[in-house]
Amino acid sequence: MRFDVITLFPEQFRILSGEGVVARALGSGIAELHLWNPRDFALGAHRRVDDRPYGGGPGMVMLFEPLAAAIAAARAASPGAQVAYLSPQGRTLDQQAMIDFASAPGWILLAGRYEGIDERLLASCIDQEWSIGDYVLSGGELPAMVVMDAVIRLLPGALGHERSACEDSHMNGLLDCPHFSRPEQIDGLRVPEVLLSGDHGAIARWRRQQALGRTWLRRPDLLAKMTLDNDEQQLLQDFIQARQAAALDSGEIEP
Ligand code: 4HQ
Repeated sequence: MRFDVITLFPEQFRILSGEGVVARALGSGIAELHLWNPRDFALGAHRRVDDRPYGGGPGMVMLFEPLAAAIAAARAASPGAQVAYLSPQGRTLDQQAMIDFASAPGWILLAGRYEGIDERLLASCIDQEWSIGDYVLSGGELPAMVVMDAVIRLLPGALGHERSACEDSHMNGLLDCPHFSRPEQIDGLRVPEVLLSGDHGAIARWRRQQALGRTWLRRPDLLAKMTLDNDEQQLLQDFIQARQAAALDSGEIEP
């Protein structure tokens, strides 16, 4: 998968080549990163990439021309790629969006600065607008890196162990189950007995039940979007019952 990023701060992306899953994917050719600086496409001795907003007000706006030229150059270098602008006005990203991103031939990610880009770019050069969440950052570089990280780890060969990408939180619409490693006991807190049993069927059922139960407790909005089969409904009922029994037992609620 080829990523082309348009940014005034290409140096920031060096962090991706340092260490970890993304760095290895870039190093092995599973993913490619090409950086384009709009300043290199700015005309005139001053190489202006921003100017004051019409109508007045604080901050600067990224100029149409240098960005349009940078996008055109990236499009020519990456046939079939989609152009995505990262901004709080975009649709909020989720795991399904990242899965969809992973099946495109390439992405041109526009990382904006200042108050954002000239609105006319959205009409003429940009295919999609995406947000990483409802908060305001100082630039689109981190959002572009968030997209790259989430997409690259889905690419075949990126994780080394192919099962784990599909077992992650959100891959099945649910939160992840709890994880434990050695030692068996820490400050009186024991690893759940079933995980020590060696019974792989029971372990898989327990994990499924924990994922369902935690999603029910913490993210009922996710559960509402799913249809549970009979088995899963039973697992969740048992989780809820066990929780109520434990609350009664501890005197937390009245009988
Ligand atoms: N910004 N999700 C403003 C974001 C953002 C977000 C990027 C700040 C674009 C112009 N991007 N610039 N949240 O806050 O994607």
